[in-house]
This record gives sequence, C-alpha cells and structure tokens, in this order.
Amino acid sequence: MRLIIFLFMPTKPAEYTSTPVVGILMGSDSDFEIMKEASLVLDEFKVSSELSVISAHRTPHDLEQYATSAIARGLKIIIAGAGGAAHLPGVTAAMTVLPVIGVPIFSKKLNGQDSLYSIVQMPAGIPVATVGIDNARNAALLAIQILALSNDALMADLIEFRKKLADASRQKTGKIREKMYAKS
Ligand code: RP5
Repeated sequence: MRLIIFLFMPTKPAEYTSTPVVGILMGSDSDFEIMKEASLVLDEFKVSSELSVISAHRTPHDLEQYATSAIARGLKIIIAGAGGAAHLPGVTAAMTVLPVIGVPIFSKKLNGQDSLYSIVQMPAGIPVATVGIDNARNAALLAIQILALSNDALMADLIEFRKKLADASRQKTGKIREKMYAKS
C-alpha cells in the first residue's frame, strides 16, 4: 500500500524541487524592489534561492527559527537586507555560523547611512559582510564567489561573467570618443 501511494504521488514542478542554497531575507516587503535584484542575479547563475520577509523586531522568534534551522535546510549563505536600525543581518549572523551578507537599504531620513552603519559596524566576533547601500546585486555576486570556491562549473561561469564585464568596460573608451567627436 505504501509503495502504491509513493508511485502515484504527484511530482512537484521543477522549480520547487531544487533545495535553495542562498536564503534572501528582508525586514519588510518595502525592501523587495531592492532585494529582488539578488534573486535575479542568482537565477542568472542558476543558483537556487528563497526569498523571505522576516523582521528582527516584529517577528524575532520567526527569525530565530529561520536562522537556527538554516544549515539543516541546506542553506549555505544568507543575504539579509534591512533599513533604518538595520539589525536583521547582525541578529541572523548571531544565530548561525553560515556567512551572512548584509544589504543596507536606503532610508529617506538618513539616506541609508543609518542602515549602512548598523550593518557594517558589527562588533568583533560575529561578522557580517556588508555591501553598499541598496547593492543587492553585489551581495548576490559575493555569495556566488563564495559558492564557486567549491563548485568548478560556477567558477567557470563567474570567470566568463568577469570577462564580459571587462569587455563592456573596454568598449566605453570607444563610446566616449564617439560622443566627443559627434559634438565637435
Ligand atoms: C526595516 O524597516 C525594514 O528592513 C525596512 O527597510 C524598514 C521599513 O519597514 P516598513 O515600515 O516599510 O515595513 O525593518
């Protein structure tokens, strides 16, 4: 009977079967427009991720559950974005030994400097790797660089990505010269 149930169980769609290796956290849905960039970059590199809204002050017990179960659930890295008194990345880092990358979210009152300082100024012992204000893209790329250390295919993709970045940069000389001569 058990075997029959197993055989006829519907298979999940492909997108639900891969275990996320990067957890993307944000303190509120107002952070989503920035934090979705991390998810898109990870998708480009075919690194599976999961997005969650968990607040260090509004739902601290949910955060504890998330962070303390992260390793068992297969996560390798956590990216956490928060604004204002942005304690989400630091508190997450306190509850897991996984690397945590913090994304300071721009805030209108202090132009994101409150978020930046709250995240980057972690006291010694519990590090949070911090990227620039709103730079969720770099957080994803840093996560990919860490994962690539133990994944040759990902490393090859990363090297290819860097080559394209360099090519695009080199083309900028031509572009500015074109603009210069177009004016004169
Ligand atoms: C932080 O407070 C969130 O990370 C967000 O950046 C900020 C504002 O949150 P909401 O008031 O928009 O929910 O916890």
